[in-house]
Amino acid sequence: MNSPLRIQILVVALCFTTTSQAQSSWVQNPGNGHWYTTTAVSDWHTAEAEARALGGHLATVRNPAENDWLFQTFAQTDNIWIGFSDELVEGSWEWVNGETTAGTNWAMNQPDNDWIGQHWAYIIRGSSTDPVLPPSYWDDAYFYTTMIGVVEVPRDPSGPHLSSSAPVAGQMLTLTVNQVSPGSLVHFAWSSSGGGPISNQYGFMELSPPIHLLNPQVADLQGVVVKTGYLPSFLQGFSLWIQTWSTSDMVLSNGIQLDIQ
Ligand SMILES: [Ca+2]
Repeated sequence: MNSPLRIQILVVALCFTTTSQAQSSWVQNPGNGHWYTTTAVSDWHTAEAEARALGGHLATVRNPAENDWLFQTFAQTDNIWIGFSDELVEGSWEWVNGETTAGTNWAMNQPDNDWIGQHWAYIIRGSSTDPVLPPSYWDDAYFYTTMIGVVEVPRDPSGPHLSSSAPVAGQMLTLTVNQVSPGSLVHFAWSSSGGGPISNQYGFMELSPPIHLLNPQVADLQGVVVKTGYLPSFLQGFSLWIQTWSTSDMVLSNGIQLDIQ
């Protein structure tokens, strides 16, 4: 007598599992090594906020090969937001991650800023049959337009991730590293200048020499390290760059820039 109920519960559980896996599945572009996933169907700003929460931005398209890969991978049946906007200055299109690129892939007569209100770019889906909006080209859309967005992060999203509390001189600073091996020794490096680039056996270092080390700290059983320290008041107005790694994982975290208030 309990069987139908059990089956129902099992089906619900399976559906839930499938959904959550779909939302957290990442794909690596073999062309540039970056990792990508999609957001929920949403407006551009909500999609970009979701991308930032995942440690990245809506995708940047640097060349025709990247456009083709994004189109083939994510846009066969859905239009997809990319991180391109002219909302700050009409007609001045910028990538939301700050990169500058040479080329664009607008459809003919786009961007048209239709009704004086289209400031956000998307890649047109493969199933489009609209002759003025052909597949794989770009169009600009409204702030209220909704579709999935493509998130791009430069590192393996399952790797160590460093974040920080707001850096204020004369106050405590909290650094948090997630996704390291439980019990591993996590090292912290800092520099007064960033941008690297230095490659070592752990990956791409985003700090520039001279590089200083803080005392390492052991990760807890959840693979998290929380390190606190005091920011002296004389550091107000200065910037620090910080990056971490653990001796077990042998891979660098993201680097962060702290502009001390
Ligand atoms: Ca348009």
